[in-house]
Amino acid sequence: MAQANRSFDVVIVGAGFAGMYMLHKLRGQGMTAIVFEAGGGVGGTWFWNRYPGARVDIRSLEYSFSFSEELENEWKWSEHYAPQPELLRYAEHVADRFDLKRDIVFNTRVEAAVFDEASNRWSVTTDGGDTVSAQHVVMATGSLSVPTNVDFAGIEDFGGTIYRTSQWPHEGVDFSGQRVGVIGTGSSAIQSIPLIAEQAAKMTVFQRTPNYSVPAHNGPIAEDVYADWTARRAEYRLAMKSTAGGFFNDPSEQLTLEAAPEHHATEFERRWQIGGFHILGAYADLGIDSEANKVAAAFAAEKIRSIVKDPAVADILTPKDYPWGTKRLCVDSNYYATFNRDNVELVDIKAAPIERITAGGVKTRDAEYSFDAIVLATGFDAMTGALDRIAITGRGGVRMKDRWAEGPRTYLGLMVSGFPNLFTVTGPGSPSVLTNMVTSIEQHVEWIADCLLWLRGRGAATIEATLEAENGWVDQVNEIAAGTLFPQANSWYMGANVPGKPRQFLPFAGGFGVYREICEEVVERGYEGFAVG
Ligand code: N01
Repeated sequence: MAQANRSFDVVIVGAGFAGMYMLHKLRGQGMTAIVFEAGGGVGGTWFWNRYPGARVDIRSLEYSFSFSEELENEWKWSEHYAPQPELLRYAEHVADRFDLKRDIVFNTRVEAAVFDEASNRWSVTTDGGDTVSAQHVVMATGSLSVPTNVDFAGIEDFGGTIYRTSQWPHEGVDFSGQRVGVIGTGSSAIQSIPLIAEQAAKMTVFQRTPNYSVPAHNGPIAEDVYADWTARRAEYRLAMKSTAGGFFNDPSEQLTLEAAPEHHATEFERRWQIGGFHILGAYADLGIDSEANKVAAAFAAEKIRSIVKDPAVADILTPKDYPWGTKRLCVDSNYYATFNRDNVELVDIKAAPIERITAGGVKTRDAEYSFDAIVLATGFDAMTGALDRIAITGRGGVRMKDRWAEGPRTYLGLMVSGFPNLFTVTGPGSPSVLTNMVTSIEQHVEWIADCLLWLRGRGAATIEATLEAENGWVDQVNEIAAGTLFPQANSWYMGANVPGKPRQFLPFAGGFGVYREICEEVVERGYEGFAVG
């Protein structure tokens, strides 16, 4: 590290979209900052998740930075939903364009951050043995950056190769002629299965819980769409800030059961044909009213039956035990149709669980399967995983992991009481993963940057969430979640995919636009709920 043992205004952890923009923003304010990044390059999610078919599920025109007019003018997306290599090129372009890499230390993992109450400064230690001092720390560690450690018995015995979607080899993988087993049917699997199936001699998909998926209808962005976006971009970008998800999906205000069945059929079909998350906006109450939700679930089930030729396979692919949209909806290209291929087999491991991985493949309760390769698409320790893995110690020697033993507690998803001057970008308790992450990242980065300027203007040494404000916010986040159907699913939103993780709905479900206004009001009231020292 060129800048070893130095002192900074801010240490930023992570060089994904959040860390990069944070660095750029702070530099513009004349602040010194250094970024530590575990990976060998920028891009975060898009650096690691290189599995076949990886692409964004929010339209690229919207899933991109809006803070620089020049950047917007010089970058052109090729497809509605850009593939991972293009997103990584974009991240690289941003890093180069704003000359960010000179302040990013790659291949370096932050292991500890300790707040010193005497000096009001953080001491940040890396796995390279360096310790730097900073007034502030910004955790730009990502919401889905730590893979779950799924420990199948016998995994070390497997004679073939095991791949994880979230740690895919940079050189790619050629599955031609191979027998491939895929474990998991979340977004990562749903994107990769159709492409692996095209290569593999035989593919077996092990599904524990079926997911709802909608087609992306991806393709090149038509010139007239681009021209309109460019001409009206400022207006669109502004409007995005008031949406529930930080992206456009034409939300209807109509209640489901107030519409006729014929309306349901045409409205869901219209939105299915548009593709992506448009379908979430079909009616206003799909996420809060069980009876309304059943209408969407029935439409989805009918779609699966109409695409998948074998009724038994269609039945296994149809979710039955949680409301539609309460696990993250997947956006796919050809997922269900892939199960019509002769070389693809679906195994229901809820009915017959995996017992172990063997030297030759996978053994379930009912059968044994032979593979050359196994792909684990088994998910992430979402929203808290990366923070839990850093030894963050605040006032009184308290570890954040211990403070969060019963589930994360934050004020606005931005700060934690007892941990002064430490910010979490898109942290638990903020809209985060329910939104267009780039929109949420920009909002948080700008809020934090403004806050640091304000502190500097007052000559203040510290800012921290009060316990009272934090308790009030946690209650509000929980209350909003309880009014939705989300808690009825065993999802990663609920922490339910990690054994032993407290069951708590992690993001703020009140909508991005509402949340942004709350954050602005907090500032207008002189950083209400924060203690400044
Ligand atoms: O992970 P997941 P993911 N035995 O947790 C199964 C974002 N993302 O990486 O549901 C057997 O959704 C598990 O089964 P179950 C997006 O936000 C976005 O796919 O727990 N199976 C599930 O089927 C997404 O939601 C894109 O019963 C086991 C699967 O593994 C989030 O990342 C693309 C198991 C994990 O699915 C996570 O998606 C990719 C076990 N022991 C990801 N443990 C875009 O489109 C787990 N499973 C932009």
